[in-house]
Amino acid sequence: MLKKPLGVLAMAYGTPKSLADVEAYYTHIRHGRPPTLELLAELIGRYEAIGGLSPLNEITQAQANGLEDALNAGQGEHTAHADSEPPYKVYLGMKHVSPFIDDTLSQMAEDGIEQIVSLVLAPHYSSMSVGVYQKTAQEAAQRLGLDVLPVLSWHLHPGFLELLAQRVQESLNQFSRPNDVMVVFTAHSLPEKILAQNDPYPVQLKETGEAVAAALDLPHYTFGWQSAGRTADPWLGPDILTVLRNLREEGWEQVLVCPAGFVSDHLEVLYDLDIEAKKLATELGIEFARTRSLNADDGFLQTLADVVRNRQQAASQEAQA
Ligand code: FEC
Repeated sequence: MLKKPLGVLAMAYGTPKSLADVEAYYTHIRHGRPPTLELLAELIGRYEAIGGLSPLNEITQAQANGLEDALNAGQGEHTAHADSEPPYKVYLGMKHVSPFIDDTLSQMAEDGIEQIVSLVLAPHYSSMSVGVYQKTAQEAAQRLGLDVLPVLSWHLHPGFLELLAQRVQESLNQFSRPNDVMVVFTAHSLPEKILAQNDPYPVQLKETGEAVAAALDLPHYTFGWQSAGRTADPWLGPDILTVLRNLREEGWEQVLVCPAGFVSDHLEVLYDLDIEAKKLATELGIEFARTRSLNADDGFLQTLADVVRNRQQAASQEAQA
């Protein structure tokens, strides 16, 4: 009998496919509570400001395709025989748009996939981010009788750190005085209540930033949060806009933002940083830039492939122990 490929469930946030879908998307993000007309108009306005829609779905698809190619590259003869399957098959499961995570797992079950590594396309673990994706996947897998090996975080993978370091360096080189730039590492904010639960998210962002700073021997760096939700809860701060104001007061004239918590160009990068934060920086007289997103760059796909293989190896070592 043919050996089935190892299934990789690549999970990502998702974005509406048209402006008409924004309301359903926003309602899904808000756990079924429709947004007010005002909130909806504001969100549509942000999509319009970045050109109408977010490129996130296309980039996520390219990442999934590229990850599959990277995993199967150099895996021998599977292409030589029409009846043999490649050793890895990557499926996409989205948090807030179709194909949803549980539907994708049903498809994997239908395709006869028996072993699955589940990987979120976000590097840092929080019970409110990666934890939600993985819980959704585990629950669906249990229902379907599938075995899923979750990757919880990959924020210190050497390939990821090296790519971020390269991007920080290339951006620093564009400033008029590269040695005089404050680098701000950011990630999506989360409700502050995660702190009471000892959630690793803030520490993991710090670990990523510190490792990149050490690799480059950065003289000046700090941390900030971005894209806090429009809810009444207090969110992790300081927000990037507050960071910019504080830095200006301290005399900084050049700021580079490295959104280390995100791997793609999407609304939170293209609007919150490239439009909103940049506008404030300009008003404050700060020279401002942000590092290029990883998107579907080859080095990033190799890194993700390595993360998947490491998880697979760890599981077989556990099984042998
Ligand atoms: O390009 C796009 O269209 C999608 C951009 C997008 C990404 C993203 C990533 C993360 N989020 C995280 C947490 C939350 C929490 C809430 C929340 C709300 C929103 C809203 C939009 C949105 N998020 Fe998002 N997020 C993106 C977009 N996010 C739009 C709704 C409007 C707003 O509040 O701005 C609050 C939910 C609630 O009301 O209960 C919490 C985290 C990430 C990074 C990890 C990941 O990618 O999953 C964490 C991309």
